Amino acid sequence: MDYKRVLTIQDISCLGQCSLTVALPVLSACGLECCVLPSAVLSTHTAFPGATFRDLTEDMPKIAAHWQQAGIRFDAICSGYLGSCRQMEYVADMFDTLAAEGCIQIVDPAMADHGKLYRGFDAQFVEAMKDFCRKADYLIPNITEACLLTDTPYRETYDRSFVEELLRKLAKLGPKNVILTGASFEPDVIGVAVLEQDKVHYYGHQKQPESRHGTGDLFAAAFVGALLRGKTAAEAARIAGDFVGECIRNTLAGGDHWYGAKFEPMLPKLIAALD
Ligand code: PXL
Repeated sequence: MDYKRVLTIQDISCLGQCSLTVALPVLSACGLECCVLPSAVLSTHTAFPGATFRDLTEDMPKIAAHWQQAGIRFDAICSGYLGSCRQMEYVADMFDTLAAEGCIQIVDPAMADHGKLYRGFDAQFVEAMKDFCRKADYLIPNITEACLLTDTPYRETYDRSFVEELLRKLAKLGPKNVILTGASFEPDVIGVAVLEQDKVHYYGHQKQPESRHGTGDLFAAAFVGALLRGKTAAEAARIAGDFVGECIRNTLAGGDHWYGAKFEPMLPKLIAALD
């Protein structure tokens, strides 16, 4: 098996099972060298009232410059939750300066869910994200983010043609492939719609009665892990979708755990799915 080096750029919420605290274990479990560039340190994710926020914007170009000087290059670079438009500009530069030959660039435009922007984001950030998405080989929005990025009014209920229309509109922003998560147009089914080389694939699985924070981050990490282990985008989306489904099922089976998904016991299943 090729040993690949991946860089993941997003915040570290010290508690909350999202962003770097899920990307690092998931990518490592997939057998990849996972390097991290934290964009900020928070005490928890922003669904907790009163989360502390230490901005690391100033450190980002310095860290990247050191790596560049040391000749470090990455086989994949993934961006997740970013705190400002300036951070997006720095990451766009890193896509150019830190890429190994054939580097895969993945953008999760983490900024919204359930029809609403996360606390701290505004329309200017959404506009900057539209431009940033152009750089992606794989763009991984959820339905809310897809609506924001394409100026489409958010809807709770919709049909398959709405999802396909969203995929086409997202492709016009410039990413090579689009992986749309949380697409649900049949009762009790939720899934992933993939636009890969102009073909649409849909993979649905059983909808769980509740959702959890950080599942978009879990999906993105598992998707990247599977992709770098040689799966196609459609296969990687299926593996990541199944993994997230298992994580939520495991969380809901185990009593009160509101702020994230208990993903750790499910890592062996993810590893098994990669063979
Ligand atoms: O899971 C996305 C995410 C990442 N990082 C922080 C967040 C959120 C979602 O709310 O608050 C800090």
